[in-house]
Amino acid sequence: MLVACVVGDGEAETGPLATSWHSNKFLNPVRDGAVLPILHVNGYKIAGPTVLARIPRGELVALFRGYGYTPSFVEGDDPAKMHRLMAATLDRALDKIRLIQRDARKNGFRRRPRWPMIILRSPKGWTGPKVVDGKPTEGSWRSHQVPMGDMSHPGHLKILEKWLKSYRPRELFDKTGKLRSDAICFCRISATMRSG
Ligand SMILES: Cc1ncc(C[n+]2csc(CCOP(=O)(O)OP(=O)(O)O)c2C)c(N)n1
Repeated sequence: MLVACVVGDGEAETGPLATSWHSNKFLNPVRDGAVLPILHVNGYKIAGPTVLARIPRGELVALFRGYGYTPSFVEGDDPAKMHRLMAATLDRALDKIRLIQRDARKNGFRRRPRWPMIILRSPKGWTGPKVVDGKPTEGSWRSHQVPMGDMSHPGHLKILEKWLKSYRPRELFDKTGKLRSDAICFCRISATMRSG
């Protein structure tokens, strides 16, 4: 089994998660599956800045190399470019995992491998409303959980409608509201959704 696990940068600061980067020390590439951690650095935990988004890039790379990974970056805010970049980076990471496992299964497990990981940098609330009530929302802590309240405000309802329609639900669901069989959905489970 291969698990691609997306970890928020806020979540990554919590004690249990911060220590769990070391779980790679317990993986046996001969008989175990693998985990591909994807650290999602969007800069904010609720209303506060995250440490991992504020340290220099060299320090971030050194930190994860120190944990035993080889980090690759996927960074940007253009969805089409980011999709291609993520696909190519995932392909490389999966090839590397397969190589590690094949080598260990053929030649034996002699030395702990350096597993790949991905550092994804994208704006907080990416593809959500860019501005609400004249205040920046996408790319800001304001996009956490509920980017705008007070739905009696007609302007807010319009923003919500435009935002949800931007995901083109007609291409994903049929007339009865069922997911179309040719639609593949990837769901990013955020800390908020997990707790909610
Ligand atoms: C155990 C626990 N402590 C605190 C919270 C409150 N909480 C909800 S979201 C959040 C911040 C999460 O930040 P991040 O992982 O960066 O999520 P993202 O910005 O991607 O939504 C916190 C602290 C929680 N849900 N669970």
